[in-house]
Amino acid sequence: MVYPRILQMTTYVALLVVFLGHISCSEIENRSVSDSCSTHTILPGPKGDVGEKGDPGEFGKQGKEGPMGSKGNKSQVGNSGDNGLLGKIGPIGAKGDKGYKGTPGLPGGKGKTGSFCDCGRYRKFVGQLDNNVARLKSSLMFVKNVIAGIRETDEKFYYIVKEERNYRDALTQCRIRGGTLAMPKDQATNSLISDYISKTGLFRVFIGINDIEKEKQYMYTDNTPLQNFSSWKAGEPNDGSGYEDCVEMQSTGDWNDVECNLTIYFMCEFSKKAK
Ligand SMILES: [Ca+2]
Ligand SMILES: [Ca+2]
Repeated sequence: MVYPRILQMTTYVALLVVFLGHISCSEIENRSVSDSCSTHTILPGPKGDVGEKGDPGEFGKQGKEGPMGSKGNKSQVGNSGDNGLLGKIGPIGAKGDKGYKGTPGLPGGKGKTGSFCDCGRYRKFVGQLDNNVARLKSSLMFVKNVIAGIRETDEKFYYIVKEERNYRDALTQCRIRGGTLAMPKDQATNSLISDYISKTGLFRVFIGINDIEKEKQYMYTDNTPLQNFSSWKAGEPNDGSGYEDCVEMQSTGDWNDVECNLTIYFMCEFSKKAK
């Protein structure tokens, strides 16, 4: 049965309280009679009334600096700024690719009626020009050959100087002009020179051959000996006076040894090659 058991436990509790109260009073016999020990009841009294509200406390100390807050949210887009200054002109860019071929243009208007091309006249005119040029060339050749007195081969010019000089002076005069006394080294050149002499109306001129250094050993003025060609007149060279060490060419093309002190006209030659 539950009920008798609860009653039994209550009885035990009451007896324990009385016993505890008796021990307590025996320990505090020296207290006044008005103390709680005037009764054996030690149960707490009723709860008091609510006290008055306390005065406000003083301001607390300043707290420590808190940790850095987290990054805030992105704000709204700001207003547009003012226009910037005009920038510098940039460098010239690379040449662009060639564009596509344009569309054909509109056909041009019809031309006026042409006249008949008298091409024959132009051809005739051009032909006359050619003839005139040829005549001019011929005239120049005439001037050179007749008036200026110059003959030429592929390699050299020849020029008769109509001044009477001995051999050494004649050679000097040719060299002053950039040449030397004429040196016929083949029949063609010899013929050209002799023809030049005869056409000029002369009989003889000095040419660049002598045996001054060694008798009977004839040399050209360029210090080369006579080789495979000579055009000695019959009986020459005879060294007739014993001092005939220089050579003249006669209008016939024949050579003759004469004295070097003889003063006659002379013929120079000039190379066409630049020195
Ligand atoms: Ca001689
Ligand atoms: Ca002679």
